[in-house]
Amino acid sequence: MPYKRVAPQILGVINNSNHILLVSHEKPDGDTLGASLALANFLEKQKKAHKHFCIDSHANYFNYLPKIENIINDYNLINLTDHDLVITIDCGDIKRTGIADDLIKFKKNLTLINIDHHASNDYFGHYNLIIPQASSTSEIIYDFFYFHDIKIDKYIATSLLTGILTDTMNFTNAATTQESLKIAADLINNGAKINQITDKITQNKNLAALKLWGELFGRLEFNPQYNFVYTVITQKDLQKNQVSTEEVREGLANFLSMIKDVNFILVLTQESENQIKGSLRTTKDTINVAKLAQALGGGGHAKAAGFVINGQLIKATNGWQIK
Ligand SMILES: [Mn+2]
Repeated sequence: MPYKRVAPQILGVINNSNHILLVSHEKPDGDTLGASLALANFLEKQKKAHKHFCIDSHANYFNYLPKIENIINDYNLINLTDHDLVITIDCGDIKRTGIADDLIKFKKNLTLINIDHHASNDYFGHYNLIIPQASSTSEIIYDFFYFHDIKIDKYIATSLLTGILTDTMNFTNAATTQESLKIAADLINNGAKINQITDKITQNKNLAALKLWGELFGRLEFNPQYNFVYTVITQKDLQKNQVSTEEVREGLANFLSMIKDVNFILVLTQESENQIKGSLRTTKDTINVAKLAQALGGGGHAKAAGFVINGQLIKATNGWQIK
């Protein structure tokens, strides 16, 4: 276990850096936000100059997260060469930073730390704290603080519990472990309000998105050959219902995981004219959807993964096809 070697090295690099940039992944979820905001809180207490960047804006319901208003979404406001350390958080792949080209270009002039729990992570940093057994990157940050005896205040606790709750689907999916529950208990003990957080992260669907869910349920298809169920979200759906892709897709594949006796769930979204995103979920112990996602150029976790392919979703007589 390289943890005892890598974790102190990372703290050493942080202590020796003067201009730190935290990077959350594109289309940010509760884990990348919670884990990075906990780190930001720590850096602030250390009086370390830092900025926090995410290429996409976050959903409004995350506004309760302490210091979330400090996240910069406009890359024009960031100059990578001003920073001596970049820490990517919850990015399974450098592309998920949204600024991969620049990170690769300037990698020789700065230190890159990669903190993540995706099994498919390819160790793109100079330092890599990758723990695939962790429920979430927030759990890794908790361990990092615990290991170094760094105090977890109620703000850090709220951020980290958000990440654990979102990545474990409120302690219901396979990422849930004895460890994640113990850590959650300690975070609650340190001031995180679990019921307030679950309210924010689960009761956030708008009516238009839910009505569209109804249509998407109506077009669920069963594939008997590979024993899976899928549905599709078209551009027309989004325009007609005046909702964003995120508003609709958020939670959909997870919700569909309640279908019994199938190997996996697939949600296909027409992201743009010629690009389709696939979200895969399974609750079966014997199925690893990350492998399927990887075969299609994507990645993720054994139980939740995704990919992007070129093509168009076309309605055929026996279901949907990708052309
Ligand atoms: Mn995560």
